[in-house]
Amino acid sequence: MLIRQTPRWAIPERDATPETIFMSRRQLLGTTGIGILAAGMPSNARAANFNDSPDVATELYPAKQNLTYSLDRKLSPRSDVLTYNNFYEFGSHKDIWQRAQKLSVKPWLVKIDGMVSNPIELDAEDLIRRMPIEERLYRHRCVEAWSMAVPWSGFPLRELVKLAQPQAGAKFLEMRCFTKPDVARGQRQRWYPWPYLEGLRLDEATNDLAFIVTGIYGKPLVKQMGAPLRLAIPWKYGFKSIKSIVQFTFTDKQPKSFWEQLQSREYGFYANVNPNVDHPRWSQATEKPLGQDERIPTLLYNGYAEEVAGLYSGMDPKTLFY
Ligand SMILES: Nc1nc2c(c(=O)[nH]1)N[C@H]1C(S)=C(S)[C@@H](COP(=O)(O)O)O[C@H]1N2
Ligand SMILES: [Mo]
Repeated sequence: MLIRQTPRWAIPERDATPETIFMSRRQLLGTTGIGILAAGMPSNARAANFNDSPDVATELYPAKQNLTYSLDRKLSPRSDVLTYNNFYEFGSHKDIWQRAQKLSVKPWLVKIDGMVSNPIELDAEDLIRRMPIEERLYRHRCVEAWSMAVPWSGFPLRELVKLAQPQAGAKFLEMRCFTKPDVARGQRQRWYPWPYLEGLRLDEATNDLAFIVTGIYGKPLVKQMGAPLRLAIPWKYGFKSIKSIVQFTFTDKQPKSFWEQLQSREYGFYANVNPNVDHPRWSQATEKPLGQDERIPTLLYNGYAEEVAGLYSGMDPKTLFY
């Protein structure tokens, strides 16, 4: 697998437009009329910046850090994190951050339905404002064997489960991303089973670590990373952490995820990180942190065994990883 040290598309941090200048330029565009002004401006001034975060519940950030969730590793360089992404809706490669800016996240209708006493439809911003937003430092380990450590902001998934009040028979939570082939050109590739879908067992969804991300680096979440709502399940391979969620459905049937539908031998339902169980096509023993030269050992449950190993006691280990 190929991992580029410095992605060719990444703007070095020192060249990124300082926030203040960028903001005033945007305000200028707003007041003077975008058409006239944009036409006369050099193309780099018109271009989006990978730091741009949408205006969703901005007053909640930066949120207070919850020190229970800190790390023994350095945070990954921000410019790598924000420009090296998996978001197949926008293309099957890593440099989608510019394309993702086309996604409009305000308004953003979220449905919570299925086997619940309190089905709800509400705007993501209203949902976010009802939730206890905090910052957590988490590891993220992609099944492709790259990894990162990032400061997410958001709320425990358990709070959303509480709001929905699942019925006794509900055993799983199924989550869906948007379908918008007009803005997300990857969705015109009809051989993929859109929309992107993921699922958790309900006891996984209510584990302390299961987190709905609404922000990053002390600001609302950037679009390329799954604004306005995305999951972070740090003990599982990254593909479980579904982006830009529009629907949460409580069900008694085990969901079949996007990747499982494509290739169940390689991407199973549990997908718990384990350095001792190789992917059918490569080793999972080590990983390549974004922005770092050396590989480092991968940890069982990505370093979260203490918190989550109990969820799987008595299960056949073979079923837990792929
Ligand atoms: N909707 C959606 N969610 C997604 C993906 C995707 O393609 N579409 N890719 C997944 C994979 S494989 C990984 S590793 C992470 C990547 O998150 P990042 O780009 O924010 O680092 O998002 C996950 N969530
Ligand atoms: Mo991934």
